[in-house]
Amino acid sequence: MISKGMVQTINKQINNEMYSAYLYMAMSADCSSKGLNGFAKWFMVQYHEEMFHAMKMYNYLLDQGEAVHLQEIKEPPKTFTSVKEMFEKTLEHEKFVTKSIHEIANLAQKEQDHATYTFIQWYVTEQIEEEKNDMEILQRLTLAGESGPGLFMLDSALGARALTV
Ligand code: OFO
Repeated sequence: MISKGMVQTINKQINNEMYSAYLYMAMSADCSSKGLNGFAKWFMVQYHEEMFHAMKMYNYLLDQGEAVHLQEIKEPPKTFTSVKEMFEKTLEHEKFVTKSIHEIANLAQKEQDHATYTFIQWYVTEQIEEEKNDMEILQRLTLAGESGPGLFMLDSALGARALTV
Protein backbone atom coordinates (compact mmCIF):
# COMPACT_ATOMS: atom_id res chain seq x y z
CA MET A 1 0.00 0.00 0.00
CA ILE A 2 1.48 3.31 -1.05
CA SER A 3 0.07 6.81 -0.49
CA LYS A 4 -2.09 8.65 -3.01
CA GLY A 5 0.58 11.36 -3.20
CA MET A 6 3.20 8.74 -4.03
CA VAL A 7 0.98 7.23 -6.74
CA GLN A 8 0.61 10.71 -8.27
CA THR A 9 4.35 11.37 -8.08
CA ILE A 10 5.25 8.05 -9.72
CA ASN A 11 2.66 8.64 -12.45
CA LYS A 12 4.27 12.04 -13.10
CA GLN A 13 7.66 10.34 -13.25
CA ILE A 14 6.36 7.86 -15.84
CA ASN A 15 5.53 10.93 -17.92
CA ASN A 16 9.03 12.39 -17.35
CA GLU A 17 10.61 9.12 -18.54
CA MET A 18 8.29 8.98 -21.57
CA TYR A 19 9.29 12.56 -22.42
CA SER A 20 12.95 11.51 -22.14
CA ALA A 21 12.24 8.70 -24.63
CA TYR A 22 10.49 11.14 -26.97
CA LEU A 23 13.31 13.70 -26.70
CA TYR A 24 16.00 11.13 -27.54
CA MET A 25 13.90 9.73 -30.38
CA ALA A 26 13.70 13.28 -31.82
CA MET A 27 17.47 13.63 -31.48
CA SER A 28 17.96 10.25 -33.15
CA ALA A 29 15.78 11.31 -36.09
CA ASP A 30 17.68 14.59 -36.46
CA CYS A 31 21.04 12.74 -36.41
CA SER A 32 19.78 10.27 -39.04
CA SER A 33 18.65 13.11 -41.29
CA LYS A 34 22.18 14.58 -41.08
CA GLY A 35 23.93 11.27 -41.90
CA LEU A 36 25.19 10.86 -38.34
CA ASN A 37 24.10 7.25 -38.07
CA GLY A 38 26.29 6.39 -35.08
CA PHE A 39 24.85 9.24 -32.99
CA ALA A 40 21.39 8.25 -34.25
CA LYS A 41 21.94 4.70 -32.98
CA TRP A 42 23.21 5.98 -29.61
CA PHE A 43 20.07 8.09 -29.12
CA MET A 44 17.80 5.26 -30.26
CA VAL A 45 19.38 2.94 -27.66
CA GLN A 46 18.75 5.71 -25.12
CA TYR A 47 15.12 5.90 -26.27
CA HIS A 48 14.73 2.17 -25.49
CA GLU A 49 16.37 2.61 -22.08
CA GLU A 50 13.93 5.41 -21.23
CA MET A 51 10.96 3.26 -22.25
CA PHE A 52 12.33 0.56 -19.95
CA HIS A 53 12.56 3.12 -17.11
CA ALA A 54 8.94 4.17 -17.69
CA MET A 55 7.68 0.58 -17.91
CA LYS A 56 9.49 -0.41 -14.72
CA MET A 57 7.48 2.28 -12.87
CA TYR A 58 4.29 1.32 -14.70
CA ASN A 59 4.71 -2.28 -13.51
CA TYR A 60 5.56 -1.13 -9.99
CA LEU A 61 2.25 0.77 -9.69
CA LEU A 62 0.32 -2.24 -10.99
CA ASP A 63 2.19 -4.59 -8.63
CA GLN A 64 1.14 -2.32 -5.77
CA GLY A 65 -2.51 -2.52 -6.88
CA GLU A 66 -2.49 1.14 -7.95
CA ALA A 67 -3.76 2.87 -11.10
CA VAL A 68 -1.52 3.93 -13.95
CA HIS A 69 -2.46 7.39 -15.19
CA LEU A 70 -0.86 8.15 -18.54
CA GLN A 71 -0.52 11.87 -19.15
CA GLU A 72 0.06 13.96 -22.25
CA ILE A 73 3.65 13.91 -23.51
CA LYS A 74 5.01 17.32 -24.41
CA GLU A 75 6.39 17.82 -27.93
CA PRO A 76 10.20 17.71 -28.09
CA PRO A 77 12.19 20.09 -30.34
CA LYS A 78 12.27 19.04 -34.02
CA THR A 79 15.80 20.05 -34.89
CA PHE A 80 19.04 20.84 -33.10
CA THR A 81 21.91 23.02 -34.24
CA SER A 82 24.65 20.48 -33.44
CA VAL A 83 25.33 17.21 -31.65
CA LYS A 84 27.02 19.26 -28.93
CA GLU A 85 23.73 21.08 -28.36
CA MET A 86 21.97 17.70 -28.20
CA PHE A 87 24.28 16.42 -25.48
CA GLU A 88 24.11 19.71 -23.56
CA LYS A 89 20.31 19.45 -23.65
CA THR A 90 20.51 15.74 -22.73
CA LEU A 91 22.71 16.46 -19.70
CA GLU A 92 20.46 19.33 -18.61
CA HIS A 93 17.39 17.09 -18.94
CA GLU A 94 19.05 14.22 -17.06
CA LYS A 95 19.89 16.60 -14.19
CA PHE A 96 16.20 17.47 -14.01
CA VAL A 97 15.32 13.73 -14.01
CA THR A 98 17.88 13.06 -11.25
CA LYS A 99 16.26 15.79 -9.16
CA SER A 100 12.79 14.29 -9.67
CA ILE A 101 14.06 10.81 -8.75
CA HIS A 102 15.64 12.21 -5.57
CA GLU A 103 12.32 13.87 -4.72
CA ILE A 104 10.63 10.45 -4.91
CA ALA A 105 13.30 9.02 -2.58
CA ASN A 106 12.77 11.97 -0.17
CA LEU A 107 9.00 11.45 -0.18
CA ALA A 108 9.42 7.70 0.37
CA GLN A 109 11.67 8.42 3.35
CA LYS A 110 9.23 10.96 4.77
CA GLU A 111 6.31 8.52 4.42
CA GLN A 112 8.36 5.56 5.68
CA ASP A 113 7.44 3.85 2.44
CA HIS A 114 10.15 1.18 2.46
CA ALA A 115 8.93 -0.53 -0.70
CA THR A 116 9.17 2.61 -2.86
CA TYR A 117 12.40 3.68 -1.20
CA THR A 118 13.99 0.35 -2.17
CA PHE A 119 12.43 0.45 -5.63
CA ILE A 120 13.70 3.95 -6.39
CA GLN A 121 17.31 3.17 -5.45
CA TRP A 122 17.78 1.46 -8.84
CA TYR A 123 16.97 4.81 -10.50
CA VAL A 124 19.26 6.75 -8.15
CA THR A 125 22.17 4.56 -9.33
CA GLU A 126 21.04 4.67 -12.95
CA GLN A 127 21.04 8.48 -12.95
CA ILE A 128 24.72 8.56 -11.96
CA GLU A 129 25.44 6.50 -15.09
CA GLU A 130 23.18 8.64 -17.28
CA GLU A 131 24.86 11.92 -16.32
CA LYS A 132 28.34 10.37 -16.50
CA ASN A 133 27.74 9.13 -20.08
CA ASP A 134 26.59 12.58 -21.23
CA MET A 135 29.52 14.36 -19.57
CA GLU A 136 31.97 11.90 -21.16
CA ILE A 137 30.53 12.39 -24.64
CA LEU A 138 30.65 16.18 -24.23
CA GLN A 139 34.33 15.87 -23.25
CA ARG A 140 35.01 13.65 -26.26
CA LEU A 141 33.26 16.17 -28.53
CA THR A 142 35.56 18.88 -27.21
CA LEU A 143 38.63 16.67 -27.81
CA ALA A 144 37.62 15.29 -31.22
CA GLY A 145 36.02 18.45 -32.55
CA GLU A 146 32.51 18.97 -33.82
CA SER A 147 33.23 18.48 -37.52
CA GLY A 148 35.39 16.60 -40.00
CA PRO A 149 37.38 13.46 -39.09
CA GLY A 150 36.93 13.97 -35.33
CA LEU A 151 33.16 13.95 -35.57
CA PHE A 152 33.25 11.03 -38.02
CA MET A 153 35.39 8.99 -35.59
CA LEU A 154 33.08 9.72 -32.67
CA ASP A 155 30.06 8.86 -34.81
CA SER A 156 31.57 5.41 -35.52
CA ALA A 157 32.43 4.87 -31.84
CA LEU A 158 28.94 5.79 -30.57
CA GLY A 159 27.33 3.57 -33.20
CA ALA A 160 28.76 0.56 -31.35
CA ARG A 161 26.49 1.18 -28.35
CA ALA A 162 24.35 -1.87 -27.60
CA LEU A 163 21.07 -2.05 -25.70
CA THR A 164 21.73 -3.29 -22.16
CA VAL A 165 18.24 -3.35 -20.65
FE1 OFO B 1 15.34 7.61 -17.29
O1 OFO B 1 17.01 8.23 -17.23
FE2 OFO B 1 17.14 9.45 -18.56
O2 OFO B 1 15.68 10.41 -18.30
